[in-house]
This record gives sequence, structure tokens and C-alpha cells, in this order.
Amino acid sequence: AIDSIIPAESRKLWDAHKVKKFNEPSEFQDRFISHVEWTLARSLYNCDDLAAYEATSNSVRDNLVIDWNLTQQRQTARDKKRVYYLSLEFLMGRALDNALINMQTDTSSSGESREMVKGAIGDLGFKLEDVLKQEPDAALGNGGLGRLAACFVDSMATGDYPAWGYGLRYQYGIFAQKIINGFQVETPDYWLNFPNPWEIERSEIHVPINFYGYVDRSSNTSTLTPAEWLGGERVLAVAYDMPIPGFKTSTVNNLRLWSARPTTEFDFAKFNSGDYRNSVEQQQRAESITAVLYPNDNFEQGKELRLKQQYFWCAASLHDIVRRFKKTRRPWSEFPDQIAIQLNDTHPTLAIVELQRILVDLEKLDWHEAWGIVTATFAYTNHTVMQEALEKWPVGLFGHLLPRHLEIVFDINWFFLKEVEEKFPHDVDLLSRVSIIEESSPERQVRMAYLAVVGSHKVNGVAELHSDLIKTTIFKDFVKIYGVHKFTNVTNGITPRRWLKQANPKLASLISKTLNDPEDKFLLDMSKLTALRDLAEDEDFQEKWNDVKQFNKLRLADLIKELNGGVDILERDHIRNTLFDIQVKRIHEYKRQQLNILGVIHRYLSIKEALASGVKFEEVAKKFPRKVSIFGGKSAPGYYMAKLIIKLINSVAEVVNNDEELCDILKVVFIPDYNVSKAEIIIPASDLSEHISTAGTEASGTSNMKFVMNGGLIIGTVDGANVEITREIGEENIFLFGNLSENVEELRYAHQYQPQKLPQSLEKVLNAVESGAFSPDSPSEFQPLIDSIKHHGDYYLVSDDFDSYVATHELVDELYHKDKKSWLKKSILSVANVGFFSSDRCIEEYAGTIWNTEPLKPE
Ligand code: IMP
Ligand code: B1N
Repeated sequence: AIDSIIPAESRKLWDAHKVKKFNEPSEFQDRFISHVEWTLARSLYNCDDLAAYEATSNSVRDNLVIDWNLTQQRQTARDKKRVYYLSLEFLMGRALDNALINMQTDTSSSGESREMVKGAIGDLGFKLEDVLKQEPDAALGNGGLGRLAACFVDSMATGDYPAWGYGLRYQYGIFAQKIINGFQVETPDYWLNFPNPWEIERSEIHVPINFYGYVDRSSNTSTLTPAEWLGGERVLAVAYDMPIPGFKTSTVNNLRLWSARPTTEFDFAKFNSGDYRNSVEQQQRAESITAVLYPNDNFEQGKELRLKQQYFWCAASLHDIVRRFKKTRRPWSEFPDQIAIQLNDTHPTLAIVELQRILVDLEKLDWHEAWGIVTATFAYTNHTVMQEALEKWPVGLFGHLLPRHLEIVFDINWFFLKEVEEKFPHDVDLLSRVSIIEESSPERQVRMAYLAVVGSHKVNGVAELHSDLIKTTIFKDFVKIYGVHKFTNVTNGITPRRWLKQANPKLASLISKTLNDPEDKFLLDMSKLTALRDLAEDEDFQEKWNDVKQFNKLRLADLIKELNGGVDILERDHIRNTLFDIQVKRIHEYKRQQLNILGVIHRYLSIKEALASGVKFEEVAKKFPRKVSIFGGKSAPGYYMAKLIIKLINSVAEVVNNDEELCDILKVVFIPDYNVSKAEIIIPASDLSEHISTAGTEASGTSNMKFVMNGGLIIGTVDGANVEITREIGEENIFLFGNLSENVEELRYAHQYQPQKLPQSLEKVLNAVESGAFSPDSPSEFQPLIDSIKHHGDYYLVSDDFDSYVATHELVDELYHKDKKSWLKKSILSVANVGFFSSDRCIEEYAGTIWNTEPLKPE
């Protein structure tokens, strides 16, 4: 039973006044109007779309909070094993539409609550679509890693797992991207300008967090015995909770985000010095810890504030987890039976050290007993093998900020190396290779990935190819030490609630009708989609399928027009015959947007050449049928090459889109400020999407799955989850090209020793760029990009893959324009076989093979 401070005789009264969910339109309207009047202090006379959004969200939140409370009470009472998912990024996007889809009311089955609210709000004079658009994205992440965490919390709630997410409540999410004169310009995303109905501030939950200071060991000198960490700076971590509703269940889980605040402790020294202004300033600095998300994807800068964020978040989360565990009065030995903590990349690795510190210094457990508990609790997910993304912290910086933690890291390392030495005597080289402390100059560094491996019981990659790669590259020695079974794979997935039902209501509705599944149960069991296989060649069905795609392409054309200041780039009449070719993701050399745009230039030059040589336009148009190349994505603010790629795309767009000779058979569009809510419009509109990373560099990719789930075909390299997508949907339904990951090393090596031999096709393209065809005022503008291919070893193998890329696009054109039926068949079969990529499947795998947890279903 749960302790309560309310005396038994008063409880009856509480029951009598129990709050109730709204179930019907009129009950919703009551609630809505109460919020307009009481929460917003407005009225019918000044309730605009924004106020309607706030009132609707507050009403829906009221319903969620009831189930949130019940879920938390159930989880506490039943006291089963809980999962904590630690991620520095949660790229949630908008919450209202998703809540309407997932929310349970007492009378209607879920899915219908959205329709109910739509009607109810319509009667009050509002259009749901307009109201939904008022919500700013919660953009607390960079890209795939952060969005994965968001899909996972959705699936954990849907699967009724007792599972919480822990993260940071940044005041500024990822910057908003503006394109000015073709260049990316970053503007701050101050997303909390309006009250955020989706967060519940818990001012009463505040955890003191310390930094700096020194270690006091009074008499004993061994670092292994308990020590006291003293002095230094202190700030408070305040909890903000976001309800995470499951689909077709009343389970509502929690996402707890921490925000930094000054302490109100009385500091006698500061007071006495009489420097009041200075002490206020020092206090204000506390808030800077959670002020801003670091805008890097697959890159670590090694800044002190970042390490501070990481410790602040790990310490607050662990304090909370340990406090909850202690309430059960179980012995420490049961900690790993009750708690699983998943580390989303190495960013939360300090949690391992912090738990060891709590157990040894504060709870006075023996070092080895403590370490057994720690390693049985944690598991680590690796998301990248790229060197520049692997976290390393200079020992000096680490020890200054966290003196006691550094000692503990050294001790962990000492025991680990002793174990290695016993297993592989006299292999000094091995010892230095696997040491958590890298003996680098000018300074030693803490290798966080190694610390995460040593401190966890399982390590997983995020797609089969990637999980194989980590075993043969970055963690090769650790496979030798721990055995291969410590390393496993959980291929990524995505939530079909957001990425099918919410993003593509037309397709979801066609599917639910076709499967005779009015309650959308297929969104819980995506294997039901296989029934679509039988319809892949059915002409009536193909036509309906195509109509949905057409609708979504028009919807995207509207967005592009709106973003282009109301000026149309795409002619409406031709959209049905225009291939929408889309690449949206963070801009990165390894993702190879440069390959894509160089391919576009190749197409442009070929068209121009044919026309110049006197070939009739109709003939040219047959060879190069209508196509629009759509790009979107942010570059890290300090990533020079990525920014230059954005500029090149925009410069090419400028030339191509204004070349009247082309009569619109080729267009190029860069959509500014790609984010989750834009992705929901862009992804369903694709005929073809590009996932063309250099083989071996993209750990998984998740947008590839989103496009397939929405009936788009893929052109891609044999990389990341593309491999398993091919296996699931069939190799005849995907356009693969390029070199394989096992050849990458050899190709790179060859580039270093012989001058680059460029294929003629690419030579031509690069010459055009160098001649200033796209930058007449400064022909050398794109020289660094060209040089990286021609003269600096072409690390990403653009030249090696170029011809096969261009040839594969020719196959795409041919099929799309000459054999629409085959195209539609492939599209239908893709969706029919995409079920494996539901994040519900991922969570089941994590629960079964890593967490050892079970669902806790509502009665
Ligand atoms: P991808 O596999 O690299 O394309 O990224 C995975 C997912 O992260 C995408 O499908 C988007 O939902 C999200 N994403 C990627 N880049 C961005 C971005 O710049 N802003 C917001 N969301 C992004
Ligand atoms: O994680 C995604 C994968 O689908 C992508 O392939 C992978 O690139 C992405 C440091 C990262 N790996 N590493 C990061 C992000 C921020 C940062 O500061 C690294 N992101 C990925 C989900 O598994």
C-alpha cells in the first residue's frame, strides 16, 4: 500500500469529490470554457487560436493527469522493476495532436477522442488544424538520437512498461534556421515564451547539486574507502514533468526534465563581504546550466559547460531514483532487480560514477559490492563509430569540476586493468589500448565510451551492421576481454502513432478501411499490414493509394509556397507527374548531401547539353522527366563544410529554378528550419528519399523507416538500417548503390597514395562549379568543397560512388515515369512489410534481452 498523509476518515470525502475525465463533447466544452475563463482569464470576446490551443491543451492535460496519477500509484503499489531512460535529448515535437490520438476516454475507444474534440471545438468556432499549429515544437534535441528517445517513451507507455525518461529542460532548444542569401543563419529558439501546458512544474522536488570543491579523507589515504566531497558551488535541480500517454491504454508515463535554479541557502561569507551585487550575479549563473542545448550532431566539442550539464542531470536523476528505491526499504542488493538504467549514448556515463559514489561514500557499501550493483543496473547504447563523436574529457577539467568522481574513475580503471592483466598477462599494449584513461598529449583524457562499456552489463548498437561494426572496431578489445555476449543489437524503430497516423491521416484511414480495422489496432500490431500484400497489384487500390500520395504532395507544395513568401515554386498541374525526391536530415559530410546536389548538377548539365546540341525539348523531357529535389536540415553552427553545402544547394536552386529553358522539368528546393512538425508534412509527400551515407558511417538512420512507412521508395547505400529495410521489404523494392563498408578503408587508403582519379561525369560537374556557374560573383566560393574531393583524399568517397549513384537515379526515373504500376506496387509492398520497424518491437527487445522487465497493465 502507498503511504498517505490524509487521515482515513477524510478519505471518503476525497472519494466523493473525485475528479473526472471529460468523455463527451459537452463535457469537453465545459472544461475548455473553464480554462478560457479561469486559467487564461479570457473570455469569448478575446479567445483567439492561441488561447484555444492553450485551453484545449489544458483540458486534455486534465484527462492525462488523472491517468498519470493512477499509473504512478499503480507502479508504486505493485513495486515491479522500473526502467529509467537517460537521454540528454528528447526531440518531442508537438504534444497536442499526439495526445488526442493516444488519449483514452472512458466511453470512447482511443483514436475517437481526436474526432470528438475536433467536433466539439468546431462547434465552439475553431478549426482543430489551425489550433494545433499554434503549438511550438519541443525541440530539445538535434536529430535522430533525440527523436529516437521520443519514439521510445511513446512505445514504453504504449507497452505499459513502468518506465520514465530523464532529461534536461533547456530554455533554448535547437536553434531556428533562417536562410539569408543562401546561407544558414541561426536564431535562438526561446520556446517557453507562452505558458507550456505540457509541463508540470514540481517546485517541491528540488535536488541540491554540487560542483568543484575538494575531497576530504581526514585520516585514511586509500581512495577506495569512503570520502567526503566538500565545498564548491551548489545549484538546485528542479523537476518538470511531461505526461507521456500510451496508445489504447490508460497508462500515462512520465518524462522528467531538470531545470537549474540558484539555491536560497544563506551564504554567510558572501553576505559578510558586503558585495550584494556580485552575489546576485553568481546566483544567476546557476541558470546557465540548463539554458541551451548543444547544437552538435555526431560531434563533441569538450566544453566545460557540457560536462556540467551532464553531471547536473545525472546527479539529479540518480538522487531521484535512489530516493524512490529507498522508500521500498529493500536491501541494496535488490537494487538491480528493481531498476534498469539505459544510457542513451555516453552522455549520461557519469551516472555510473555517481551511483558508485552514492553507494561507497554515502551508503558505506564495500567497493566491490557497490560495483556489482552498479554494473548490473546499467546498460549502454552506442550510436556512432565516428571518432569526432566519441566523448573524451581532459583529466584536468574533469578533476577540477568533479574531484571525487575523478578518483572513482581512476579506481574503476585500476580494478578493470588488474582484471585484464590477470586474463592476458604481460600484454602491456592491450592494457594501454583499453585503459579508461588515454595517455595522450598535451593531456590525459577520460574515454567515456570505455567507461560506459566497463560500467554496464550490456552494450548495444542500433542496427545489425552497426552492432557488428562496433565489435570489430571501437570495442574490439572489449569483446576479447568480456566475451561476445556482452555486445548485442537492437535495431532502431519509430512510433507508428506519430509517423503514420498523425503525419499521414489519409494513409492511416485508407489502411484501417482496407484492413477492416476501424479502431486502428494495426498501429499496435504492425504485422497486420502484411494483409496489404495481396492488394499490391490491385488497380483500384493502387489508384486510391496514389490519390493519398497526391494529396500529401499538394500539402507539401502548400508548405513550400508558404515558406517562399506565398510564391509558388511548383506548378500545381504537374505535381502528379513530378517525382518528389527528398533528403531531410542534419547536414553532415558523412550523410553526403554534397553527393545529392552534385548529382542534381549533373542532371542539369545533361539537360542543358542536350538542348544545346539541338535535341528537341520533348525528347529531352522524356529522358529527364519532371523532378523536384527537396533538401532540408540544419548544420551545426560551427561546421564550415556543412554550411558550405547548404549554400551550394541554395545557389544551385537559384540558377536551376530561374532557367526558363528548362520549362520546370527540374526544380531544387531547400526547406528552411527542418524540424519534427515539418517532417510530419514532408515525409508523407515523398516518392523517393535519399539515405546515401558513406557505407559504415550512419549507425542506423530512422527517417529511412519513416519514409518507407509512408509509402516512399528509397535510394540508399548499404549502410545502417537500410540493410534490414532491404531484407524486410525485398531488394526489388529499394534502390541500392555504392561501395560496401568492408571496402571503405581500402578505398580511403588508396586515395592517400595516388592522385584522385575522378570519373568523367564528376569531373564535368566539378569544373562547372569551379567555373562559377553557380556563383558568378565569386567563382572560388565552393573551392573548399571541391578540394576535399579532389585534393584532400575524398574521405567520404563521393568520387567512388558517383557513377553508380547517377546510374541508379536513371533506373528510378525510368520506373517512375514509364511503369507507374510497378512503382505503386513497390510502394504498397514497402508499407506492407515495414512492421518490424515499429519502436514497440524495439522496446520489447530491450525489455526482454537487456532490462529484464515486464509490462504492468492497468486493470
Ligand atoms: P535521420 O535518420 O538522420 O534522418 O534523422 C532521424 C529523425 O530525426 C528524422 O526523421 C527527424 O524526425 C529527426 N530530425 C533529424 N534532423 C532534424 C532536425 O534538424 N530537426 C528536427 N528533427 C530532426
Ligand atoms: O543516432 C541515431 C541513428 O539513427 C543515427 O544513425 C546516428 O547518427 C544518431 C553526439 C550524436 N549518433 N550519435 C549522435 C548526437 C549528439 C551528440 O552530441 C552524438 N547521433 C547519432 C539513433 O540511433
